[in-house]
This record gives sequence, structure tokens and C-alpha cells, in this order.
Amino acid sequence: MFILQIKAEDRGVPRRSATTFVNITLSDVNNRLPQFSNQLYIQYMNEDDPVGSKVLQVNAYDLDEDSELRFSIDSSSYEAKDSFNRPVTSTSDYNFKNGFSINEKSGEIVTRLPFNREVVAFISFHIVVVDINSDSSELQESSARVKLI
Ligand SMILES: [Ca+2]
Ligand SMILES: [Ca+2]
Repeated sequence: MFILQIKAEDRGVPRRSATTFVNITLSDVNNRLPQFSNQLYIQYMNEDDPVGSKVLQVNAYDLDEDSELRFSIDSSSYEAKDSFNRPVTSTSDYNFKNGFSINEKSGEIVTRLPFNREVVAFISFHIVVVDINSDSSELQESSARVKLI
């Protein structure tokens, strides 16, 4: 908020003047991209954790006053490797592409399947944050990488 002082003066002799104050509130335009607090999140996984266990809490911020952030996992971005560093594809043995979910409002990532160490030693995927209150037609979106070891 700004406070503006306005002074009015007449041309008489002697001059007379009056002063008043006006409050000016600048409304914030939603024009900034949300950002994750980290570009890379690395988390060690425990095979014994039951389905629904919390894997990781991610955070993002957006400088606009009325920002409203939504988190998601980019399901096309999954990569997995076995303990010999060979690429693994998502199969019926361990369909890791369905293995995790993120709470769209809180950014909490949980397991949807038991983490299967016999199949994968390492999984990574992109997470995405979108500000759904953007004032422009451009999508306000950023991403970060999650690595689960
Ligand atoms: Ca702004
Ligand atoms: Ca924004």
C-alpha cells in the first residue's frame, strides 16, 4: 500500500492550502511462475514400507498474492534402473509408473505399490507445479526431478 499526500493550493494572497492523504492499494497481477524449493529431490526408499507410506514432501512457492498451486507427477517422465544400472521398463512385475502418487494440494508423495528392490534399484520422475490462478493465458508451470534410491 502507498500513502499519497495531496496538497491543494489557491492563487489568493496569502495563498491558502489544504492537504489530504490518499491510500492507494496496488493489486497484484498474477504473473510469476511457481518454483519448487529444490530442483532435485533425492530420497532413500525402504522396501518394507507399506503402501501409502510417505515418500517425500515437496514444496513450491509463487510470489503472487493469489497464487494457487497444484502438484502432479509427469507420468511420461519415469526412468528406472536395476542394480546393474540397466534400464528397467514398467511391467506387471512391478508397474512402477503407477507406483507413486502426489497430493495435488500438499505436495506429499506416497507409495501406491510396494517398492520392489528386486526389480529396480533406482527410479526417477518429474514433478510439476502449476499456478491455476494465472492472470495470463500462458501456463504458469515449473518442474523438478525426484530420484528414489
Ligand atoms: Ca505478481
Ligand atoms: Ca503465479
